[in-house]
Amino acid sequence: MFKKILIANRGEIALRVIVACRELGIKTVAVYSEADENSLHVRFADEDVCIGPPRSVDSYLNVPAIISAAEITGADAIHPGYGFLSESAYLAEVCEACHIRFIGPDPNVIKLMGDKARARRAMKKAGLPMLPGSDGPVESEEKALKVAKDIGYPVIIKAVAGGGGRGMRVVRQPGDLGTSLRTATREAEAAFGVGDVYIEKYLENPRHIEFQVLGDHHGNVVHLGERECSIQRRHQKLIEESPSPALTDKVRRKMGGIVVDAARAVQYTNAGTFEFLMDHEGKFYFMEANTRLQVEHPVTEMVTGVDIVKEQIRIAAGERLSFKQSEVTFTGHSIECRVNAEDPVTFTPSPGVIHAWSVPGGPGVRVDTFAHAECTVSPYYDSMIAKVIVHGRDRQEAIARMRRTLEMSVVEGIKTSIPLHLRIIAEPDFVAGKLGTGFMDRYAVTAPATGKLAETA
Ligand code: MV4
Repeated sequence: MFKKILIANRGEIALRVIVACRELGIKTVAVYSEADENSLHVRFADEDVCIGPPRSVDSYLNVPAIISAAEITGADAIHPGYGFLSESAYLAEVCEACHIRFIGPDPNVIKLMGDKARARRAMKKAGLPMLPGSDGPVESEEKALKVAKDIGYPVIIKAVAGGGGRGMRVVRQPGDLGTSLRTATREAEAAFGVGDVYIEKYLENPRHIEFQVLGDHHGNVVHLGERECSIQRRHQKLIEESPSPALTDKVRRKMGGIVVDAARAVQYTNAGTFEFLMDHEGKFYFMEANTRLQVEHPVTEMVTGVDIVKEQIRIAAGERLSFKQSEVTFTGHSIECRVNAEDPVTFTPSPGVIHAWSVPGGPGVRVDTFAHAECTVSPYYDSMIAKVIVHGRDRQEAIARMRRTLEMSVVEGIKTSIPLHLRIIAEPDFVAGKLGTGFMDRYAVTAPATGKLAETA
């Protein structure tokens, strides 16, 4: 087992990794930017190293600074958390060259999944259900028109290097394909430095359902069920839950088995998430695979009792998975609300000092956060300040528990998304489990003539 792990991240996820290390008896090294000097992840790590100025590119994305910090402190491994360098095959390769273990999949698997068109081909070959689409990037407008005609409109153009919704265009008629192709290519080139795009059949208002897997270095792969992540806005998830209200035990077992086989086919190791779209008939289609720990991993931990971060660390250290698929059980229902420092109506960021902070505990409540009274929410980073996670015997109890927890939370000094979360979980469609990626369209924000933002509907 490792003696010392460097955490190449900040905020709640840096604290989450410190929690796992402490329980495993592993020393920790925090890295921090000048904006995070007084953060809890720095306070609770055994050692800390300042890696640069506030801007992420100068600190949390600075590979030489992070590797130097690991070498100076003698860390044997690096946990990248999520975001920042978590899906950087480059960091994983540099770690390998420096004899520091990267806690994540092999660099070649990170690269494979990072190229969405390659991932699509590999996962199709490995047996995952796919939407009809182009076999790889489309090279010309003529080829694009041919593919779109074959699969039928509407279609969606996606960036090969994309993910998170950037460089995507929905096309509803052949006359719009050329313009959309050029726009998507230009956007992809600007955002990722790679302009390649591919085409898929477009699904209206699908569910986003993802499966969690863990694979060790001895050929063992298990799944930990699914998470429903359909409640999102501008590709930022707001609420996640496990299990999905749309899955039966039978479908979970079948899909879980298919995902495990696909992960095994690419010798997937460590933690991974396989994302699917589900249509109105309940059919699944592979979308992409994420080679990192995800923000929403706690809902899976709550229903399975598996500590995903500890498993990641054990796997990276070469240990075998401590349980078999037949030992994975799913109990009750878990929901997570991502509390953001933002206006709950206009969604504009609301950084600043939190003067009062109190989030209740009680049965079935978990709060993953870096926040505390008099802490600063920096404008330099993501606006998520806390994850409120609840567990109940069933979905109804979980919703009631979420409501009372949010209602009894006190956050003063900044605006938060808590009022929005309370509205969402009270919506009849949410309570009925009628979810889709279009759910948040009813909360669209428009700017009327006054210039002041107002809500529609
Ligand atoms: C789609 C789709 C419908 N049909 N692909 C959005 C993020 C990117 N990873 C893929 N996305 C989508 N791909 C096809 N063929 C709808 C979306 C989509 C979406 C997916 C998951 C969660 C939220 C979403 C919001 C809008 C669109």
